[in-house]
Amino acid sequence: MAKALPKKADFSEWYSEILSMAGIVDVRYPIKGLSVWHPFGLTLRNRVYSILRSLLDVDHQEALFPLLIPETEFMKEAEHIKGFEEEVYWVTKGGDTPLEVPLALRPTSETAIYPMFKLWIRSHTDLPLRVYQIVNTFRYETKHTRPLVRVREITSFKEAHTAHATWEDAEKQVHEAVRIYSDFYDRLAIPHIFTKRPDWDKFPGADYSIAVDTLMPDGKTLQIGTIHHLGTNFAKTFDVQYEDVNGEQQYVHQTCYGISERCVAAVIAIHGDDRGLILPPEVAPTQVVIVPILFGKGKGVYEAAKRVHKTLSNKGFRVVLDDSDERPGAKYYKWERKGVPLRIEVGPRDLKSNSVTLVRRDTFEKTSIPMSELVPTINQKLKDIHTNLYEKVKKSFDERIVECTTLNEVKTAVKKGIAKINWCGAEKCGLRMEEITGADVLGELTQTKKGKCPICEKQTDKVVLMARAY
Ligand code: A5A
Ligand code: MG
Ligand code: ZN
Repeated sequence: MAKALPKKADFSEWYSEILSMAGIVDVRYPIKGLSVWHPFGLTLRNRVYSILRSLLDVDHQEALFPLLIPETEFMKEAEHIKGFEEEVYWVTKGGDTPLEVPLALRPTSETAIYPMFKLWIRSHTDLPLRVYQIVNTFRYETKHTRPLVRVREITSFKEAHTAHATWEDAEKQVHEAVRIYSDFYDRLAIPHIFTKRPDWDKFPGADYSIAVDTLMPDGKTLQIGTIHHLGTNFAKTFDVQYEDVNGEQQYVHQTCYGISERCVAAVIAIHGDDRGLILPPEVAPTQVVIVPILFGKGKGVYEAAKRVHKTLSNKGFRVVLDDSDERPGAKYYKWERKGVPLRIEVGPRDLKSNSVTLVRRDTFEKTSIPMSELVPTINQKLKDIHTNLYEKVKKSFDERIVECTTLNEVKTAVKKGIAKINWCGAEKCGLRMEEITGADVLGELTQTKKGKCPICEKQTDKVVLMARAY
């Protein structure tokens, strides 16, 4: 008997079991914080990232920079070093020979990319410049590691880096990045919320940072991306200048924004149920599984199942015909666990009525579909599944964002989700709020509301989100 999946209500156990039971990653690799993508998991990951790519490819160019960064470059930007030095892995030897300049395994690539931007950018006609890469990065995380969520090798780090003529142009790019990330998470049916990070928690070297967070089933938030306005901080450090229309040298204004495999973790964690994964159809490695129900002389059934398979794969659906020797029940169980959005059962009765039985993974709704309507019905059901998944999780997300006026209310709200509360904007009040509630300040909303800071009681219209963050 196969091992049972823990209930989704025991989220932490459920999450680590489903990763192995559905074949996402194998965590047994013998280095802490590193794991192996299984082929199924990697296919899911690639589908997710192809959405991200398609959104970026509109006006970004994909590039690929080296993994190693010379210490001399890495150490140039003071804030950046302070933020990352504890997390950097160093390569110090080539064979037995000590390297003259130690090399950092990139924790992120500003210091690899911007010295090249200096060479690439000459004039205002080179701007805006928008590149991105999808690479692995390394961070020696000291907090508890968790597969896909906090890893020491980020295998799927999408980082975009842009350069602009003015601070305002860079800010427009920040807004554009917000739009791109919002579209991306919509496509994954992941509810999300953007906030401006408090100053003490912005990206090292940024003027300001915007974070996008989602809410996990256990009530903790997961930061699933960040967008940084870098101003001219790095441009000054790396001397990235352009000649403006008047022939004068000016520093470029930069942004960068990143997303990691946490986006895959969110898809797994937020949509799954007690039976396993539920994958949004656009990213499901298999969208439809066909299970022939064979009693005795089932030859006709098998032939019909093959015809269904052919029809659907010709139409471009990702479809599997499970003709293995397992019992139908065992097959259902297996494919449900892998999150396949639709199951088609073909049995003797379906054969007689020239129809098939369609079962939805999200609702388990079962319908009989005439063969003649198969393709349009599958198309429609896949769309319906996306919509239904999103509506369901969005409702639960919205319900768990609670307006608070006192820190006691915050303490209660963050047990299940996110608290919204006024805050004067002062760092010491923010830090005190964190201390009292044991929750984190995620950041400030653009939306305002009149009220009082719970610490200093000053009138303010700033509103922050607080939560227990992963
Ligand atoms: N260069 C910028 C984009 C940057 O590095 N920003 S960042 O440090 O905030 O990282 C971008 C995103 O990567 C974060 O929002 C988070 O979602 C993800 N991330 C950071 N550290 C991670 C880790 N150890 N494991 C998994 N994801 C991580
Ligand atoms: Mg960190
Ligand atoms: Zn205050």
